[in-house]
Amino acid sequence: MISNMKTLCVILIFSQTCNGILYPRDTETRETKVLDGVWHFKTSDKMSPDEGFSNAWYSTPLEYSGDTMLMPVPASYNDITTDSKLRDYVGWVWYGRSFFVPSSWAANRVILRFGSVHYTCNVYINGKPAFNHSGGHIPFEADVSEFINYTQENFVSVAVNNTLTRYTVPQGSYIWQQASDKYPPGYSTLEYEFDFFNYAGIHRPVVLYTIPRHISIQDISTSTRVRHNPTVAELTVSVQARTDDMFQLGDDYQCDIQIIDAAGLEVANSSSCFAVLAIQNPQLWWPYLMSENPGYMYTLKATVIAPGYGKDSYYLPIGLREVKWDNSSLLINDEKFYFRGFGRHEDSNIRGKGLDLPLVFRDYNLIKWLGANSYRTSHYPYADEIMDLADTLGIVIIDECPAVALDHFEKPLLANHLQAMTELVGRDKNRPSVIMWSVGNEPRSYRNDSGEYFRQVYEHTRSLDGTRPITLVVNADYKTDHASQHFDVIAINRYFGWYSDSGHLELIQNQTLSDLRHWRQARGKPVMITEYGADTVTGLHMLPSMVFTEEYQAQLMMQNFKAFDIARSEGWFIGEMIWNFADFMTKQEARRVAGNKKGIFTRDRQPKMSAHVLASRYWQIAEQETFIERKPKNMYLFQPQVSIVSHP
Ligand code: GCB
Repeated sequence: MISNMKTLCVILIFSQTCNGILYPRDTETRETKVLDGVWHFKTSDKMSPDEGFSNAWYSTPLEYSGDTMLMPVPASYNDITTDSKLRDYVGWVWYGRSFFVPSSWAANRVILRFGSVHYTCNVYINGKPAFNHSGGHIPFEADVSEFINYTQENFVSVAVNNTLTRYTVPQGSYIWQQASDKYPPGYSTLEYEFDFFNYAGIHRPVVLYTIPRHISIQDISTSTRVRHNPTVAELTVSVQARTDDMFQLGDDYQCDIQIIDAAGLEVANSSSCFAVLAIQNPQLWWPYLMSENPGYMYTLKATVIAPGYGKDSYYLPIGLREVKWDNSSLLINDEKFYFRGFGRHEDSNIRGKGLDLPLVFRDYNLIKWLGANSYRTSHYPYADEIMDLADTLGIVIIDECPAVALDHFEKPLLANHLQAMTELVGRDKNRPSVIMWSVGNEPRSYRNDSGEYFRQVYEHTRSLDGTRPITLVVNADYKTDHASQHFDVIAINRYFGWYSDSGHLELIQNQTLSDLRHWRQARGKPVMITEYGADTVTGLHMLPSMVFTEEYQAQLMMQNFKAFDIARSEGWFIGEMIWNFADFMTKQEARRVAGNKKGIFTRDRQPKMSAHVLASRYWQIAEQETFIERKPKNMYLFQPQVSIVSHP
């Protein structure tokens, strides 16, 4: 997207680089300016959905185009007002705001970056089309230097459309009803199969930042190998530069790479743009409760220098750890890893999917309180800021792309799916917390053509990153599923005692265990459960229990635990993730009571009985893994004092 710029890429053994998008940071050569806050906002008339384009609402600041309202950014727009028309709106909405750019920025390039906009958007600056993006949940950016006024006020307009189609990731369909006794003329709705509300808007921060004009850092790729006795981390680093047309072919640039520990001391360096650095006695990156010092992060300072053209510096947080996998286990730094986690959503009252830092911190404190060590970013990539905390707290992530509930495996869908994987791996490839990619959740993998489709998705993802296992989360039967054979880890979702044999707790242990064993026998790969659970209305109690009560959720979990323990003892079951961390909003339908209630926490992050049950189990497993001593024991109701009695 950078105009008139050349990107110098390197193909590495561990990944094909140049896909990355570095988080905007202030450095000695870069400056940032956040455009979050209050924006102007309006919807298009349903009968004239393109009116914003035909009336060129982007040609002046949006508030001059007629009625607008004020809208906070970042946030979903759906739940900000009391109007169901806005909550359920489908089509183009418009955002706009004005801003100044310091005149000192004129000497640089100016990049405009959106953390995510759902789903499709067109960006205009000072009335001119600047760039477009399709696909929510992932950052995108462009060089907007040529659009900016450095001596007067600027305005940006963003047209955002939440419509999903057969070829978007995820899919949806816009249904027009025939005028009839049932529907008035022109009646239409957006239908989708996935089970979370299709929140829309500018969901994550909007940032303007500078990079030096002639040469800058385009991307950095890292990977680590860990050797033992003595411990050495072999860190491979590749720095890609981006140069403009002034830079002549044959002109050279140099790199300077420094690895700095948490105390600010340099532990390794190189003057090459591609380097393999041996770090002796490193502080390895360990998951929470696997070390006294989980989530240890170093800083990689990279500088590109081109005499006569300038230089650029960037500071990338990195963690030193290696992931390995075989037919029955997954290892971090050669220690077996067992997932104790959950599926989650970016979801909260009023904000919808808008980034909300207090909520993010509350969630991580609850994760630690539970003694959990991991979660899946079901069912789309989460905000950079959320991922940063996973890195620094040592919370392990299965990083999922937005391919949820796919059907009709056609070429245009595949192209968008591959692009979504490219953008996801590009953004998160350097994160130590990410130890597995998930290319999707519950596709209709009983269809024949899903096999070849997912083979291609696997191959593509493998070409992007050779250092992590790749999975696809499936809910099909092991006999009819065509897709999971191509993946490294079998991840399955099962709702025994809930969607099947509801109320029959006595069947769960056997059904879960025999299903897990079938998958193991059929695929011969590590197996984990990525969803199980029950909707539970907080405060609803009954003895004996019935579906939807807090007792039923707790009992369903305990029946599953028995099956998990047996499967684990057989040596190929690598983890359990309950569905879901917290209650979340869905579309309206008869089986949902103002959303999905399978959370172990309520939507406002207070515990149900199940949260205590899960905390008890996760702390117990953590303790069995030998590194943990809890004081006092069985005090999961409170934050236990933890000491690590032996380091792996
Ligand atoms: C699933 C889906 C998840 C749903 C969940 C449920 O299998 O993966 O998105 O929310 O079931 O509660 O039905």
